[in-house]
Amino acid sequence: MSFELPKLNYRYDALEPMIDARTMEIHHTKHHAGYTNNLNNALKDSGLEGKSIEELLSGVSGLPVAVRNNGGGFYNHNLYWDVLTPGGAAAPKGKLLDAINGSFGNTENFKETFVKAALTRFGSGWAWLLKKGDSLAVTSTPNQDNPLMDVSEVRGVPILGIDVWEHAYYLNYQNRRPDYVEAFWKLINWDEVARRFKG
Ligand code: MN3
Repeated sequence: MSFELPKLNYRYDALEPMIDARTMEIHHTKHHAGYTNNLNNALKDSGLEGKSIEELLSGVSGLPVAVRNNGGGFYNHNLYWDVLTPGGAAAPKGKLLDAINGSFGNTENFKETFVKAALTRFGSGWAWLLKKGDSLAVTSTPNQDNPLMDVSEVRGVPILGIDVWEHAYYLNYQNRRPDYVEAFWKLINWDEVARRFKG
């Protein structure tokens, strides 16, 4: 049994002009496919086959670095494609909105916190909204780490994540990470984030 590259629920050009089709295609068929293949190779004959990705990541400090990097890359991109959608719901609502208000005061403060985490992550990595019990937190992680990992400073279940590796935006935005983050915000699938929040 091995991990499989998921199909996207939308076409590569569906997120234009915010995220261009060429970036999407390379990101999915080269980067995400690479993490998936390399994860499977790292797990071959390791005795770890059959474990879920969540199980692997939660004990990743004791595993080969290839599992940390590629297992993280596999999981993070699965989440990334799912929390994006062409024409997503305009804003969080319901219990998710209550939790955002409870943890950050209001949606504006939450956005500011999330955007800051994305912009201040030095080099390659991710910014996250994560669930810690009934409350929410924002953090960022380097490389392909994420808050499920036992090596992460802030731990919890990620429910929204933005890839701030340059491969996620460089063709269209070059060094303008803030413009990419603002574009990403317009594409968030809040229904999917709410689904993950309910767990
Ligand atoms: Mn990526």
